[in-house]
Amino acid sequence: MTLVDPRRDPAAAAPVPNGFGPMLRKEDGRFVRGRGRFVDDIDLPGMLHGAVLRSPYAHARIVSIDTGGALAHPKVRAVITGADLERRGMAWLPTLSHDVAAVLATDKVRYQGQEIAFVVAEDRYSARDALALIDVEYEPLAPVVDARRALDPDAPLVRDEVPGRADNHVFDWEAGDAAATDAAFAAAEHVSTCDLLYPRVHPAPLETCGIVAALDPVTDRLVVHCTTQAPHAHRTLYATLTGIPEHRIRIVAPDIGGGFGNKVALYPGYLCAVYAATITGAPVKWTEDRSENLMSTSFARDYHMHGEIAATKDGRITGLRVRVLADHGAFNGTSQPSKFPAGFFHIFTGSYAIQAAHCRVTGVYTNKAPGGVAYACSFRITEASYLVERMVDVLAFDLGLDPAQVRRKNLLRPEQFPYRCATGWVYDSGDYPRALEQALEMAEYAELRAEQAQRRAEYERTGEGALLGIGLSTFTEAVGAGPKKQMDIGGLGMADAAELSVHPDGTAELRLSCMSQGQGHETTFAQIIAHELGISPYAVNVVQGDTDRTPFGLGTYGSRSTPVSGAAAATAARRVRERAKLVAAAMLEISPADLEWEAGRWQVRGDPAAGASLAEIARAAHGSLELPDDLEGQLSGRCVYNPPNLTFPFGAYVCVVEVDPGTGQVRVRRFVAVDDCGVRINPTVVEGQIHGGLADGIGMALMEVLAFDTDGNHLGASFMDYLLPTALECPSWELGQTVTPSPHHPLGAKGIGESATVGAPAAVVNAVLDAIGVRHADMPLTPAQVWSAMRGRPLRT
Ligand code: MCN
Ligand code: CUM
Repeated sequence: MTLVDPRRDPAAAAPVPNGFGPMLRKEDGRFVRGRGRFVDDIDLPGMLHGAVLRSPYAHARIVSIDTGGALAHPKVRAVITGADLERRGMAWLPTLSHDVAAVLATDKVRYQGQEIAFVVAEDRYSARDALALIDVEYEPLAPVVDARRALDPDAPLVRDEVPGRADNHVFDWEAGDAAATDAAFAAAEHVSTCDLLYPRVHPAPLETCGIVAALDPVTDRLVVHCTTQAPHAHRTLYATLTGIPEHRIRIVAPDIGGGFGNKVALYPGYLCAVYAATITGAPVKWTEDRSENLMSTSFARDYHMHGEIAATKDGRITGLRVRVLADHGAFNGTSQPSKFPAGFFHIFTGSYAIQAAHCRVTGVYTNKAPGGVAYACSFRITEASYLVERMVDVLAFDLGLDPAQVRRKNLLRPEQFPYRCATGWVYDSGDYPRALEQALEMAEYAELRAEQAQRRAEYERTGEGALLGIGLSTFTEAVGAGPKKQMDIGGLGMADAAELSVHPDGTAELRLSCMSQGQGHETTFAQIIAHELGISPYAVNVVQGDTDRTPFGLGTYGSRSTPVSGAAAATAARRVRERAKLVAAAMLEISPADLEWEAGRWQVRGDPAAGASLAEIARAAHGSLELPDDLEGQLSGRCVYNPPNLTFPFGAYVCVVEVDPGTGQVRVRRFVAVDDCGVRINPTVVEGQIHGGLADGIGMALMEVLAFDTDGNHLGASFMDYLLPTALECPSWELGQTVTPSPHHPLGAKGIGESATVGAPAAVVNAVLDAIGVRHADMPLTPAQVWSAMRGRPLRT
C-alpha cells in the first residue's frame, strides 16, 4: 500500500486517486511531534483551578458540611457546595434520560466518588490540598450494590428524595411480538437458555475529562473549552441548565485524546467550573485525574441478561427471547436517543433470520455511578450482539453442532435485503454468508478444527500442552442516528450540518458539526471533498470543535460521523459543484447543459480542451465576472443532512486462542476480522479503527471490569486494577473486507468506528469457552475465571 506523505509540500502532493484511498492522517503531523493542543494545555491569564470533593461512601446521609477550614486556606478563592447551587436552582439538573441528577450532593451521597463540594484555588495543588480541610459528617446507610437485589422489598432506597417513591425501579421497556415469540417457543423442538452478564466496564480514554470555563469580560460571553464529543449539543444544554442564552455561549473542543463515548455527557465538574467562573469572575480549569474518571464518569454495559433461543434439532433458529436487568446506577443519566431507554438493544436478532423475537428490559437504580451506554457501544448494540452471538454458540454446544454450521444455516441471505427485522429495524444492505466464508477461509477453519482435536487428544493422554479454541462472531451493527423524526437527544433531532467554502485560489474550508477524538476526521473529511471536487485532500482545511465557527449538529458518537456528517459534507460539495457549473457556463459563455464534470473541471461536452478547473472557477466566482442575476458570487454550499435510515455495517470474526489448562491463562493466537462498512473512504483509517476495536474486544473479554465490594467500594479506580489491553495481549490482526455499499448514503459508506468493539468480545469468549469445552462463563475471562470454569464453578461478578 503506498501512502501519501503529508510532510511533502501540500501543493506537490499527488491527490489520492478519486480522493478515496490510503493516506497518512493529516493531524498526525502535530500529534507525533507532541504539538496537539488539549484542554489541559490551555492556560488563560488569571486562571483558577478547581478540585472536586468526593464521597468515600456508596450510600450515606450528609449530616453537615463545614467548609471553614478550606476557605481559610490562603490560596483558596471559593468553596461551592450543593447548598450554594440549590439557591440558584442548580443542585439537581435534568439528565438526557428523563431523570434528574445531583450536581453536588445535598441530602445524601448515592455512590462512592459522588461530587460533594468544589474548591477553587490559585493552583491545582492548593485546590486539592484544601479538599482535606472540608469536614463532612456522614451517616452511613446500607447500599444496594447488586442489581439483582435492587427490586427486593427490603432493598435500600437509592432515590428517596422523590416523594412517594417506594422502590429502585427505573423503567420497563419491551420490543418485538411477545405472543408470537411465546408461540414459537411452545412449538420448538429444542430450547436453550443461558444467563449472561455483560459486566460494567469503562471507556477509559487516555485523556481524562476536563474544562476551562471563562466569562469574557469584553463580550460578556461564556467561553467553554471542554473535552466534548458534541460541542453544539453541549452549548444547548449549558444554555438550558444555566439560563445563559445560547448566543452568549461558545463551546470549543480542542484536540481530544480519546472519547469512546466517555465525553458525550455533561458532568458535575463542568457545571461547577462554569458556576465558579461566574462567581469568581476568573477563568476556572478543572481536569479529572484517572481515579475520578474511572469512578464517576459514564460507565458502560452492566446488563444482566437471561437469553432463550428456540430451534429445530438440526439448528435452525425459530425464536429468541431475552429478559434484561439493566443497572443504571444512582441516576438515570444514559446519553442516548431519548425514545430508547435500552438504546438500540432491540437489534438483538443480529445477523440472523429470526422473525419471532421479544426482549424486555428493566432498569434499576443501585449505589453506583450513573452513565451507561458509553464505550464504543452503538447505543447498547454491544450488549445485543454479545447476547445473540453467545446464544448461538450455546445452542451449538447443546445440540452438538459446529458453530459455523449453525451460523451458515441462519444468516440472512443477500436477497433478503432490505430486511425488516422482528423489532422493526430495516437493514439497508448486506452479504453475510460471503463475509463468513471469507473469514473461515482466511482462518483455515477446517485445519484449525483438526489441530484442536489433536491437541485435546494429546492433553487427555498426557495432561500437558495448551488447549486450542476457535470462536466465531457474525455481527450486525446499526450506526448513523437519526433519522431525526425517530431520534433525538435532549429534544435535539439527530441531523448534522456541513458548510463548504472554496477560496479564490481553489483551496477549500469545510466546517463540520461532528468532532474527532482520534478518528482522523481532518483527513477523511478532506478526502470526501477531494473525491467530490477533484482537488487534493491537502487543499481542504477541516474546521471542527468550535461552535462559533461550525454549523449546528449533534456530534460524534454512535459512529454517526461518516453516515451523517459525511453525507452532509458530500452533499454540500455536490452543491458547490453545481454552483461551479453555472459559473463555468458564464465564464465560457455556454449553456450549463453543454458542460460535463471530469476530474475536477467543468468542460465542454465534445471539446474537452475547453473548460475551467475548480480553481479557475473559484477565482472567477470571486472576481469581476458578470454572473447571471440569480447566481450569487463566491463558491460555497451547505447541507443539513437528516439521514433516511441508519447504516448497517457487519462483519465475520474468527478468534483463535490457546488456553493453559494449568493456570487458566489465555493467549490470543490469531484474530481474523472481515468487516464490511460499505465504501471505504480511507482504508488505513478504517483498519486503524478496527484494530482499536479488536483490542477493546480482547480487553472486555479477558480483563476489563469495574468491580465493587458489598459495601459499594469501587475496586477498579486505577489502571493497576482496571486492566486495559496492550500490544502484548494482542496478536497481529488479520483483516479482510467485503464492500456492500449503503444504498441510501450518498457515498455508499457505512460507519465503522464501533464495529470491532461490538463484534469482537463474543468471538474471544466463544473461543476461550470452545477451548475448555465449557458451555458458559461470564466475562472477564481472567485466569481465575477460566480455571474455575474448567472445574465446573465459573465465578459470578
Ligand atoms: N471511515 C472511512 N470509511 C468508512 C467509514 C469510516 O474512511 N466507510 C473513517 C471516517 O471517515 C472516520 C473514521 O473512519 O475518520 C471513523 O468513522 P465513523 O465510523 O463515522 O465513526 P465516527 O467518526 O463517528 O467515530 C465515532 C466512533 C465512536 S462512537 C467511538 S465510541 C470511538 C470510535 O469512533 N471512539 C474513538 N473510534 C475511536 N477512535 C479513536 N482513535 N478514538 C476514539 O475516542
Ligand atoms: Cu457509545 S460510545 Mo461512541 O458512541 O461515542
